[in-house]
Amino acid sequence: MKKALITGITGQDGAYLTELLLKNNYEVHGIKRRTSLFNTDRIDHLYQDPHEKNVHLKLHYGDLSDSTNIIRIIQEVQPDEIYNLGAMSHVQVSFETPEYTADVDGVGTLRILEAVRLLGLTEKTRIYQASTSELYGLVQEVPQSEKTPFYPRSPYAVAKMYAFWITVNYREAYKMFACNGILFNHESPLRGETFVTRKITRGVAKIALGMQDKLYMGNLDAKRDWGHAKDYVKAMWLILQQDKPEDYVIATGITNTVRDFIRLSFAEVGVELEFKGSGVNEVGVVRSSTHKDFQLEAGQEVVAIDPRYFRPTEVDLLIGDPTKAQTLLGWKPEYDLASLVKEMVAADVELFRREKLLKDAGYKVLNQFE
Ligand code: NDP
Ligand code: GDR
Repeated sequence: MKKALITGITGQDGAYLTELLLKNNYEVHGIKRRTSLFNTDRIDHLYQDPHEKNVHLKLHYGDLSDSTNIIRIIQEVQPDEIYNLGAMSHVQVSFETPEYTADVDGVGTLRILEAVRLLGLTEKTRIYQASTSELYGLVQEVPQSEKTPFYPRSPYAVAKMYAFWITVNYREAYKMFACNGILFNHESPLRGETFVTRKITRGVAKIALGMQDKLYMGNLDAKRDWGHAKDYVKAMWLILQQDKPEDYVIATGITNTVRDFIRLSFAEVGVELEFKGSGVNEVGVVRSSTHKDFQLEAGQEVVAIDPRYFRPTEVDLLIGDPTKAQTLLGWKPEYDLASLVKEMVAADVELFRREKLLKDAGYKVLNQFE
């Protein structure tokens, strides 16, 4: 039985990857941070009581900023594969916490590579590094491939650029099987609530259910190549199953604006949206509302701009060229944007329908201070 170690196991990708590896008969070890509230919601359905026999999922406390625990855990687990998914992954937040982001997203990767080297595991342990399309930053060429030069545009992307090259360097210097997956944006119902797609699908669900009036957004013109996280974790696994360690772009090859994503999401609840005005004065207005369960008024303003969501430097256009992954890995996504949006909106409508039902029935969120 192969052993895998996942940093960032409590995040969106960590959850889907854990599911996939357990299905593929791996023993999965995950590093989770100590937090004052539980942070394992996304993997609770996979959790096994450590007192049971044949436990295939084991969690270890740790942090990418602490090399002592990384060395200890890798020594204890002796993994065949490490997936380094742990990161401060929010681009806008990285402008607020640049030093921490550099430490965790940049030097954290070095800590993993160096631990494997120090422990004499360079021939045994294969390493996947979660690299990102944010490395391309300022547009140099489209579509972006493994050969496109990098021009990072945020402290997050600069930290990930260090992680990218230190992974390449350890591969070349020590013959390690260490690879970068340059993944374009991928989303799902498990996506963190403050990333743009999930913020939109949550907002649309709440507006449709009458629990919120308006969605306040940043730059609607930004273009992203959006895929489904479920498809993308398959690519991570495939990258480590090859004969040679290499870097791969993982993308759909199709790009859309944030405005398009909003329009598609409202369409899922029967609302046709019309955008009026421009710049900070742009608004999204209901043109028609036809769903039997969700009645919005024509003319209702449901989207507005709040400049606080603008970034000091923006990445305007991402569109990936996945030819190498298609050819060498045989990777092909199963989801398109329409099916992704459908799944995300349906999941958030279900989530908030339950919350509303409880509220309407008189249940309140328990507050021990009352
Ligand atoms: P999430 O933000 O959902 O998950 C990040 C994970 O990293 C969480 O488990 C988080 O723990 C953990 N983490 C954060 N800080 C630390 C730390 N100091 N030490 C250890 N673990 C830490 O991200 P995704 O799942 O979306 O992304 C996975 C990886 O892929 C990230 O590295 C991201 O930068 C990268 N990436 C993501 C893309 C995307 O579109 N989703 C595209 C390209 C790259 P906790 O739950 O406690 O917060
Ligand atoms: P990104 O994702 O920065 O591409 O990084 P995010 O969803 O945060 O933003 C995408 C684009 O939408 C614009 N935008 C807004 N973004 C947020 N979060 N909130 C808003 O209200 C809003 N309005 C407009 C942004 O300006 C941006 O252009 C994600 C992360 O998962 C990274 O970890 C990963 O590396 C990259 O994707 C690939």
